[in-house]
Amino acid sequence: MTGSLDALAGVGADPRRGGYSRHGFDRADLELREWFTEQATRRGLDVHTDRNGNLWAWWGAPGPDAVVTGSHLDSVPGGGAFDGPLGVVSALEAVDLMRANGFTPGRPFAVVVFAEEEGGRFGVPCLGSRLLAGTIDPDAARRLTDPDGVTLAEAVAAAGLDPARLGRDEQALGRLGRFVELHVEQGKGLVDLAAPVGVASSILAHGRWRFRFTGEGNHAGATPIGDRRDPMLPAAALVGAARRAARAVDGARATVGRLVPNPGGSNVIASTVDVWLDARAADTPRARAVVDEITALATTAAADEGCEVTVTEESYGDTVYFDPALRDRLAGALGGVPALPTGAGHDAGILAGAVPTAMLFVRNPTGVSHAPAEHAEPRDCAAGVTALATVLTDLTA
Ligand code: HGY
Ligand code: MN
Ligand code: MN
Ligand code: MN
Repeated sequence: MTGSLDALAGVGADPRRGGYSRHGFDRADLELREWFTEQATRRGLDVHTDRNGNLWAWWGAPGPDAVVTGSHLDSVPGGGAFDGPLGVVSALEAVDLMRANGFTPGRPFAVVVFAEEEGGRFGVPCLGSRLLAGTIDPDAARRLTDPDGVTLAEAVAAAGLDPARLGRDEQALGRLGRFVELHVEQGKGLVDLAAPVGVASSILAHGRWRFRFTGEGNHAGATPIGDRRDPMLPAAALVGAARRAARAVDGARATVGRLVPNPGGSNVIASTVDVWLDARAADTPRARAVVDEITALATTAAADEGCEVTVTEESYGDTVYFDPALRDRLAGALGGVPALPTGAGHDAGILAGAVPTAMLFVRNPTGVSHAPAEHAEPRDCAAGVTALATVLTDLTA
């Protein structure tokens, strides 16, 4: 079992984790997909890429009412080694363990790798699963652009897919009976519960908004303060407003992780500043209240500085409650592991709208994620593989 955990270290510790590496359809991502294809083929799984760039590795013939497990291999800039890869490697390990126990699934079974889960390249999280489920407009998706101005249509064409076929995949959805995703926990719930493995109960409502502040580009030295229309001022005000607005709503989170001045010279007053807001809360009314509060303040701050502001909602998803029957079936099969909520989004959260879906979490002793400190102990990773094999055996017997 440690073989693939070492492989996880290789996959997850991909040195190109800064910048835009390990994102949908880019070179590093394609190399990781080749790694998965080789690992799955070595196990006798039949691998194919669906119209949206998601990878499917079938154990036996594809068919209706399939049990599917998997996760993603892409990452955030500077992400940890476990977010995504742990679910993919554990799925491959679970196949090995089921086989070692002499088990062969009694129904169609597949391991899936979803494309662009982090939305790190094209700005929409869970892009591959949203396209599959038909919860994003395919024309809007084709027009998404990466920081270099490459459109999704161009990127998928370069990866050998037909951009015109992006969108809801009736065949793949028709085959999907149940989906189970194993993921490293992003938080310390299992640490507090002193449990190596748990099942997910819900995911916070979550959206991503892009604010563009437009002022007047000018010289840092030659422009008197009173003559400026500096978009950096309302951008800075937004960052503070995000913290205050989230603090005022129980359980809400608001984050500015990315702020891009244009042109970005240290002796240049910016012409525009783009600010991305990530906001989450227990339900949509609270999430919207946080974003409305921030938007109102940003609009006032822009007017005070003689700047314009535009706001674009790049993605939004309501609170996800996982299928209680499937959740409880997994917990029962595992002898009663705890159920816990998560503030992190997942492909399972997208599929939960289409088929009975569940998640297994593996303890993360630091609780930290989307950073190099993200961690899971080998013994907890092994417990996760055993748990995944157990529930998959139960579901496919
Ligand atoms: O942002 C998230 O919650 C997930 O990691 N995509
Ligand atoms: Mn993530
Ligand atoms: Mn993830
Ligand atoms: Mn000069």
